Formats: sequence, structure tokens, C-alpha cells
Amino acid sequence: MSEWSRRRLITTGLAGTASVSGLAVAAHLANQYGLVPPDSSGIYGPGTTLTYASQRMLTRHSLAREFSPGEISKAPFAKLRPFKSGEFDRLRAGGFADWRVQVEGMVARPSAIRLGELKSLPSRTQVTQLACEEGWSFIAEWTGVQLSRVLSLVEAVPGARYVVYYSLQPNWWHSIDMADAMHPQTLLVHGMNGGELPFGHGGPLRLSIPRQLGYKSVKFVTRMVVTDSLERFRKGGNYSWYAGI
Ligand SMILES: Nc1nc2c(c(=O)[nH]1)N[C@H]1C(S)=C(S)[C@@H](COP(=O)(O)O)O[C@H]1N2
Ligand SMILES: [Mo]
Repeated sequence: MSEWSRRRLITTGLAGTASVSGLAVAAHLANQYGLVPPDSSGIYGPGTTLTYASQRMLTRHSLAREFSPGEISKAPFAKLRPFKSGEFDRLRAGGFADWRVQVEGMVARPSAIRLGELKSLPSRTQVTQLACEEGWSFIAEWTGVQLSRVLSLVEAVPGARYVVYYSLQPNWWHSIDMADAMHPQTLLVHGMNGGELPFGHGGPLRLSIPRQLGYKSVKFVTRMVVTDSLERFRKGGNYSWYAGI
């Protein structure tokens, strides 16, 4: 059964039952306020919806913890399975001068923004923790451009709800909703601990989304698509879509 028809079946069933009409109202409100994660089967789906909804209510405008420079981890762990890419080697040989991030979809100005251009934009530096779903974490100083700035440069149009982003590394991609995309701590990172972003940590360009688990912070970012639906995007990424911490 398609998700849509299942949802319709459920809501039609609900409409006739007075005792559960409160739930139908809750479902309506949750949909309206963007509190249903796109990979769930609606508000009646598993606990992930409740987690997402309650965290969204609490954290929509809240900041991830920032640390002092003294708390930066001495030996940050770079989690990377080596990958072979002629394209990456070619870009690296050129000092990444030709590295671009293609931004397309629901934007008035689709653009291929050069790394150098990104580096010339006003940047933000923040000392935050990267927490992997496997249980380890480290604290680092990240420098980059706020994704909100990039989205305003390309003029994301009203009605846009998600940003899907892709790595040059095969099979690495994910997506976030606009609340996280516009969040002041969501960065396109090009510097780490005072230097260039090292290869192991996704250099020359990665996302940092400190309010979600590490796997949302995709490395080697080359493409972003602004969209109002994740239907075409296999529900938005590998692993569970919402990874709020
Ligand atoms: N392209 C790419 N992005 C990625 C990964 C990866 O293997 N490849 N690993 C993810 C996971 S699971 C985590 S926890 C963090 C790890 O970041 P780090 O290597 O800087 O520690 O990157 C995320 N982004
Ligand atoms: Mo991870």
C-alpha cells in the first residue's frame, strides 16, 4: 500500500470515530507545523515522529552547546573509508581551485559556487562537538559559511522545505529541513582548528550540523538541491532522517 493511501485509509477511518478525533486534530496540526519527519509513516508511525515533534517544539530556535578553545580535542577522529575518485584527485592536484558546490532546485539563481568564493564570504567560527551515532565524539573549532547565507545568495524561494546535499564520495548524501538549514550554526565548513579542513574530515568542504548526529554532517560536499518534498529523494538520506541531539 502506498504511504498516501495508507494515510488516507487511516484518516478516513479516524473521521468516523469520535473517540480518536483528538488524534486526527493532532495529526493535522503536526502536518501543518512540519512536525512529521519525512521518512515516517505519518504521525501514527513509530516513535521517531514523537521524538522529532517534541524536539522540534523545544529546539527550533535553540543553539548547540559551544565550547571554549581549551576544550578542543587533542586527537579528533577522522572517520573515513578510503575511496577512489579520479575527479577528487584531479581537483586536489589543482589545489581545489576548481571545487564547486552546485546549488539548484527551488532557487531563483541556480549557481555553481567556487570554493574560493565561499571562502571570501563572511564566515563563522564555532567550537562544537561532532557526535557519531556509534557513540564516540570530539570537539573541534569549525570555520565556514552559514548555509543560510548561501541559501539567500541563490534566493531559495518561499515554499522550499528541505535541502538535500551530496558528497563527491559515492553514496554519501543527506537532507535537512529549513529549520536546520537556516539555523545559525549550520555551516558549510572549509576550516578546522585554525587551518584548512583536512581531507580526513571532509576537506575541502563539508557540512557541520552540530544539533544532529555526525552522519548528517556530510563531507566533500559538491551539490545541494532545495526542494519542497523528499519523495523523489528516497526519503531524504541514508540512516534515520532525524538525528537531533
Ligand atoms: N562523505 C562522507 N561524509 C560523512 C561520512 C563519510 O564516511 N563520508 N561519515 C559520516 C559520519 S557517520 C560521521 S560520524 C561524521 C564523522 O566526521 P569526521 O570524519 O570528521 O570525524 O562524518 C559523516 N559524514
Ligand atoms: Mo557517525
